Amino acid sequence: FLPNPKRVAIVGCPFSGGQPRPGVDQGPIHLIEAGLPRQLEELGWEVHFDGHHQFEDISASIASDPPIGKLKNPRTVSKVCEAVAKVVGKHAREGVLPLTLGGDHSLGMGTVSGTLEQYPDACVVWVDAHADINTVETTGSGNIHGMPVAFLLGLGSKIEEYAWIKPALKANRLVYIGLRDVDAGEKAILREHNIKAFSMHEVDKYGIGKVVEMALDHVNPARQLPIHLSFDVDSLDPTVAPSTGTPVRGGLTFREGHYICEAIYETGCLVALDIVEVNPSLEDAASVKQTVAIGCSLARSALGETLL
Ligand code: EXY
Ligand code: MN
Ligand code: MN
Ligand code: MN
Repeated sequence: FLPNPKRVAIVGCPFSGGQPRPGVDQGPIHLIEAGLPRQLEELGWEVHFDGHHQFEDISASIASDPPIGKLKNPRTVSKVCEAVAKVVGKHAREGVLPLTLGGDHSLGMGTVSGTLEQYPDACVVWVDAHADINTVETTGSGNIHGMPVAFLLGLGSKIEEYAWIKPALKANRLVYIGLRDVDAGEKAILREHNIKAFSMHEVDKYGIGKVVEMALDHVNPARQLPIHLSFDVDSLDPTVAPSTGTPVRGGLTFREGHYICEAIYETGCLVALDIVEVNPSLEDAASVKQTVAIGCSLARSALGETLL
């Protein structure tokens, strides 16, 4: 499925409306300024980047966007994700691999929707400390970055503003790696829908090599289906990627995170990649630099950088 010639389109999404901490909208700007486009060119990719996505006036939109039930900034998040779905879908259709740079993980409902439009049988590998599967009913925070997977699966009661999402993702085409902070309501959903998840407990028990193999055996047994990799940097341990909005200790090591990306590239099935939740306004300058550098190196690993 990898495009030949190797063409990647960077979709920079300076958006933070799915969660309360300012600064995550600056993530994509830092990743680009750190030289990601040139780094990918050096790996042999033709890189398309025509500036960060310009959403309609987000602050104006948020100012007139009262909660729907518990959901915060619901109309703004929906509009932004619908626009992202269109852009990602268009790149995929044209045979260019979309690399979305967040921004918060609510964007995942846009990116995965865009991928599924072009590749209806794609599977999703969601690498995260969190399951991001709260529904309108189960969310405690109302922060939509904790909910995109529920929208993609069509779980929970429907809201009109999100009617554009065709819940095309099947529970058996989704797998998680890295979980360690999952709400009680989310655990019930994972059980009820038999969703495969490899938490940090399984990473410790089996090692990352076996975990990625088992994860792919579950969603992509013959390694013939397209893969969308949605990588939340908070899956990494906070000592490795400190500048992120919802850090949870006990996460993936530097190598475990990169191994996941390398192994998915090796399948040849990668069709879309998200790197999200880099927040350059959190922690000190050295932490920001480290987190941004890791965002870039994860993207390089997923696009074929090898150690030898
Ligand atoms: N489960 C919590 C919530 O729903 O608010 C925390 C979610 C954090 C989500 C981050 C992006 O991965
Ligand atoms: Mn373009
Ligand atoms: Mn997430
Ligand atoms: Mn997370």
